[in-house]
Amino acid sequence: MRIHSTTVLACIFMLACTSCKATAQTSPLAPQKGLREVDGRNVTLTGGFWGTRVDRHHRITIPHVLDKLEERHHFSNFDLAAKVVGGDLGMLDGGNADEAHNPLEGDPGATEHSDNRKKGNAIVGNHAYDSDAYKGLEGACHSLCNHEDPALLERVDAIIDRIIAAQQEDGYLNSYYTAKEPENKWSNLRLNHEMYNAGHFMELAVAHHQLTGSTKALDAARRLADHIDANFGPGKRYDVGGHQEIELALIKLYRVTGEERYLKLSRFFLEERGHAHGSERRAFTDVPPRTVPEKRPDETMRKFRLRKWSTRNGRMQDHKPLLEQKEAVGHAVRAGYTYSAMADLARFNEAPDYADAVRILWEDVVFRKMYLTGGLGTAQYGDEGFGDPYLLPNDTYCESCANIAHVFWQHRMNLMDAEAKYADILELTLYNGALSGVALSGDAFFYRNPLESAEGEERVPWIGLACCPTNLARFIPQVGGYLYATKDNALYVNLYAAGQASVDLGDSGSIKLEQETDFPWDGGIQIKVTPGKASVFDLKLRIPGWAVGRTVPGTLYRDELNQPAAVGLRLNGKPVDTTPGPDGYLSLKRKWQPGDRIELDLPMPVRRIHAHPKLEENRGRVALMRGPVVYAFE
Ligand code: FUB
Ligand code: ZN
Repeated sequence: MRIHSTTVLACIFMLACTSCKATAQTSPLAPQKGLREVDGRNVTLTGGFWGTRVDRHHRITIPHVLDKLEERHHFSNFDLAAKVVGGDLGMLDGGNADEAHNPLEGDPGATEHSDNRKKGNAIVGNHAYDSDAYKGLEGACHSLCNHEDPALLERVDAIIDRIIAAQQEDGYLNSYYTAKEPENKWSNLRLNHEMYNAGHFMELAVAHHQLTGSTKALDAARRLADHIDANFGPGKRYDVGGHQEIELALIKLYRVTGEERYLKLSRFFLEERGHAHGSERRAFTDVPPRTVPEKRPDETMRKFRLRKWSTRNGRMQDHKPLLEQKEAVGHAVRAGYTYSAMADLARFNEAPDYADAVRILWEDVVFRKMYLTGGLGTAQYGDEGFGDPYLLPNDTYCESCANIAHVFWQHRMNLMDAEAKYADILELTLYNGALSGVALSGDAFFYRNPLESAEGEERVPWIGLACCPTNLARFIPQVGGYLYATKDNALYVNLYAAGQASVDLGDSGSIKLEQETDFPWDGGIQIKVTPGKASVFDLKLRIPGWAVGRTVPGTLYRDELNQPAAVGLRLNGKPVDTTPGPDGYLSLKRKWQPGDRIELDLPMPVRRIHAHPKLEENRGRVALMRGPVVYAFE
């Protein structure tokens, strides 16, 4: 028997964070449909698995990432661009950007134009370099929401000032183009990541504003969004970025500013996918399909080699309009961000048709293309993307960013449809495919997260193509935001983790929740419920699929025992029926009194999981799981 190798999650408990929530600002606009998120700023993870993690993340990962970004010139690039903006310097000369930013062919940041870099007078890296700076800083902002740390806040603010200094008069912000190729701005949307960078800046700005209340970054993000809005859209330029991200970022920007143009622009970028690009709206005209590499047998899967990318193929989910896409294809990070934005737009009633479209794509991924770890992307087609259905070799790609994007997406599906099955996959991906990207020490990272590796796979302190370390930096401190959600007078508990939360529940006012648990090492969870005053509401507890013999929806993976020990529940010491509703939640609708106590007991035997017979590689094998964790040897 062989065991799928994913992540070893050690169990170290210590006290976590103090909170600086007093500074948290502005609630984002609520969606029109589905659930409303309970922002991570209202949740404190203390002790237990996550308290320990987020604390270590703050102490080690965030400073480590910022140091590396500084050392690798992600921030000083802005200083160079600022000089150009300020008129102090002409165009800067320095190495070449990687034309196609080819991640599978090495480490662009590590080798290029070292002479100029040493002199500090040339832009370093490529056209996606700014995004890493933004993501690292965004991580710092999220982390600061739960950690009092004036020195870090000062550092973040100073770097943001350097970034804003590089913004051009018309709102344009991209250090690479400003300092190095000003004549080529917006010239190659397919490959050059300007939209992607812009989206990440918007996300940073929203996080910074929510942390501090300051509008300096937010105002800069608005200027940038306005600049893009002035150039792209109906009656303007019909085009889309090759790396989606801005679509979901614009929705965040809309939610904190109330500016509807940003929501419309997000929709425009989604709707223009699969259309011919130019100065008027035209239908997609088919181009000859590119030659795709032959299917790779699994023994060669680890020798990734990119073919020349076509500029119009499924890699960028731009091969046909999104509403016509029935299969998940192409780059898995781009797909995850796109599907996230689709679910968001459906929730905001901006594009209700996306709800069905994204459900179809969800089934394709979860029923046919997902690893047991929640990992996505085999890179079978050399595009860091999805492979063929049921072709899931264990020595695979599963980029950390793709797995993180997967969590973002499942979260939004859960919010859109209020069904626990999405939170099941969110939890699975969170504990396995996503968390495996960062070492327990907090200062080493995976780009790929294979389930099996003959040579051994080591996390490294930095990756020149820094998308994954910086994505992990911003992802981990957001975990508190996945625990709870609300709808009218119902409070949903999606994840179990030690800590406290304060949830605003309409007429019932503010409800305090306190979870005590050693989850995921132990299935015992105590929740103390303290409404401001006794009030009637529905507390909906997610009964995880893995606790009732159905680790994932669909048939891609099957629990050997589909009737495990019963879930137990006591309310103020008295047993309660635990049968969940069709939405996967156990509903406790009653008049809640301050101090009411729930004791949930999720059985945690070791489970043997079998793959669908079509997953050839896993025939005759089982994976071992306990709770949501897929076990591994490292
Ligand atoms: O291009 C930006 C990021 O770099 C992508 O999301 C990753 O897959 C890597 O290619
Ligand atoms: Zn990445």
